[in-house]
Amino acid sequence: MEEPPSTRFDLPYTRLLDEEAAHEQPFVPPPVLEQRPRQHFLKFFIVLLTAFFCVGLIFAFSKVVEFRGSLSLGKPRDDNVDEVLPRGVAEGVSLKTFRWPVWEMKLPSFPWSPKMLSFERTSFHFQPKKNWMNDPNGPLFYKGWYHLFYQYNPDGAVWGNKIVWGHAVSKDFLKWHHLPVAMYTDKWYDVNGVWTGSATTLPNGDVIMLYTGSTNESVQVQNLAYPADPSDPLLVDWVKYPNNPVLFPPPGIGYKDFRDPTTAWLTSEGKWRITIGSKHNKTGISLVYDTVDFKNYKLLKGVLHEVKGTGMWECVDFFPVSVDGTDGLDTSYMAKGVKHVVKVSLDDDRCDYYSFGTYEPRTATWTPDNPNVDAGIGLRYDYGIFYASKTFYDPNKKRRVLWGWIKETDSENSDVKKGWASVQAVPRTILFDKKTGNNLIQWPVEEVEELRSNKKVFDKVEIKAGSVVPLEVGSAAQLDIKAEFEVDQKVIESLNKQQVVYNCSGSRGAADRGVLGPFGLLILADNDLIEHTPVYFYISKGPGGNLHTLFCADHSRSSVAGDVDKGIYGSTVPVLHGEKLTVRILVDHSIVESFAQGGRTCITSRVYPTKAIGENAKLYLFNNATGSKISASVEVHQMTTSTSAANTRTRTTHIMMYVNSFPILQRTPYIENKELILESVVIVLVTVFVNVCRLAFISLLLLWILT
Ligand code: DQQ
Repeated sequence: MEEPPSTRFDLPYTRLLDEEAAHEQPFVPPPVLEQRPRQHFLKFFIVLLTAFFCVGLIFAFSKVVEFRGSLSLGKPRDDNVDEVLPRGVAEGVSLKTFRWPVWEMKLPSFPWSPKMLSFERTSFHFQPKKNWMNDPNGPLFYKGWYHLFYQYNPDGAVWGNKIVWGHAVSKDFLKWHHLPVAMYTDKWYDVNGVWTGSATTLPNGDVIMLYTGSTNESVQVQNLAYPADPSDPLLVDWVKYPNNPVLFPPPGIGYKDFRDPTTAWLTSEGKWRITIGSKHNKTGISLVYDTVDFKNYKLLKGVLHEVKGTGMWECVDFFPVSVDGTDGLDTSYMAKGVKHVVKVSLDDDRCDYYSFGTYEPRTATWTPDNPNVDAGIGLRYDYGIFYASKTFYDPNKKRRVLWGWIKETDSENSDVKKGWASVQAVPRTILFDKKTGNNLIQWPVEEVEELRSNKKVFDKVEIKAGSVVPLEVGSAAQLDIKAEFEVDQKVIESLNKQQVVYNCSGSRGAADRGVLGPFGLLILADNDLIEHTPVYFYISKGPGGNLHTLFCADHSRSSVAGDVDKGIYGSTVPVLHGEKLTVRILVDHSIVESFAQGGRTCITSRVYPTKAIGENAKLYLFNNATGSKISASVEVHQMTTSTSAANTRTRTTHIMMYVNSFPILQRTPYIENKELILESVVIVLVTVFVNVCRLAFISLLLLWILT
């Protein structure tokens, strides 16, 4: 019989030794083989999700550490000097926190609710998304973009020793794009702070930046930086000159008294000239240097200017203004019909002063037109909260634009709670006042008017002596107001001479009644007028029979909270014969910027209402004079929110504010540790909760798919 053909060698594989035997066994399907891929898949996902969960936890802890870091900036430092010196002064710059007797008296802080704190954030003023900001730095116009750099603490809502340059750009001063930090504290010569500086645009269009660095030994030096890629209109990346610093404090100058270089201007010899603020004992001075390449400098003999008793000059600004033209001038512009302005920010009182004078290029000196109103003792840009300002020439619209820092005047504790501090004032166009010949006029840049909507006009409203008149405008939290007041000429003429002329800050504010004042507007007022910020005029006659018109802003009733500034601010405002009294007021939540007589006298108010917020913020006319009725014509526009401002109301800020509103945190005046612990716990719990939910959801989804 023929053997069946062997399959042994026909098979495409090597038969297992026991295959035949196996074939003889009844077939038992491998029990788990079919489900193995699913199991692996599940295991893999569980591992993945656990990893995801762990990363979430690490992230939460890192947030806690970061938050702790920001709080610790508010603690007294370890060494004795820092314990006695307030923030900023210890590092060699002016006081950076608002100080009010209540802090010293350790009064309990007001129970700020998230709603109140949230209201404070502005809608058309420049603010970073979060954290601390101070001086505007190096503003310039480059390839179609307005650039604003600013002093910024990336780690928290208080000034710190790691101040960097924040950076944002805009095409119209309204919509801002926040860019990465331009310069960090990454070199020995600026490791304690990349401080204030200015931009210079060279004739070929190149930009150079000079700034003050606080070195590893807290010496103030000047450094050079330039754009890494000049073809980038956004100027995102900056290079620090490898041989920095380019300037050390010269002999005789304190190593902490040498800061804030200006924009350079050209001399007739083709050199560049800059000035840097300093002091000799109590005399504020401005040193002058010449350079051809911004790397090597020659200190010139003498000073640009000095004024006794004014102390350290910060953020000096020096620029020409046309006495007969309507355009702003480039910083290097020199011709007949030009006056030069010296602006100084006084470290001692933290106010910005300016003065007109004549610049003598040969000697590099400047002489004031009127020594009685010299720099630091005469005129101020703003009689409210406005400091460390800086101008730049905008070739785009042929104007000189002024930026100024509006600091907080509440407690540091509140700033930490809301997660941010400080705002920049609306940029202002500045021009010489041809009518008075004595002052600048400052006016919000025209772009701001694009935000106007819903105009309401109130024509010739009569306000009787001692009365208030509501203006129905809906919510009065975001407004552009223009008002004109007419006063009975006969009453003005019949005013008696007074030995002591009314003075805003020395008065009882809007409650101080005279024959012809105060009268004006009540801003951010609630329905019961418990909270309101009067912005007003007050006319009186001095001993010589001359009329004095005062323009004031009274913060004393701006908030029921005790832990905020309640000052009364203002000064005289020039009113020429035949002129009506006029005021423009920009209201933007906690900022009220007021411009009297076309911008001759300005007052920026920083106010913190608790009742007059949102829909409860109202607008009134008032006349608290005893001697006359007043007629007022008012035009009120609602202001829409600029896009960038809307974007900055972040979810994180809101969460942090809710966290901070726990009653336990409100009971003690300074609750740093409790706050820290509670917030740490809440952050971790929230993160754990979110991750557990995610895990559960994904697991359920997977189970559903696989079964
Ligand atoms: N702010 C900077 C200094 C400047 C001071 C430090 C003015 O360069 O003198 O943040 O506020």
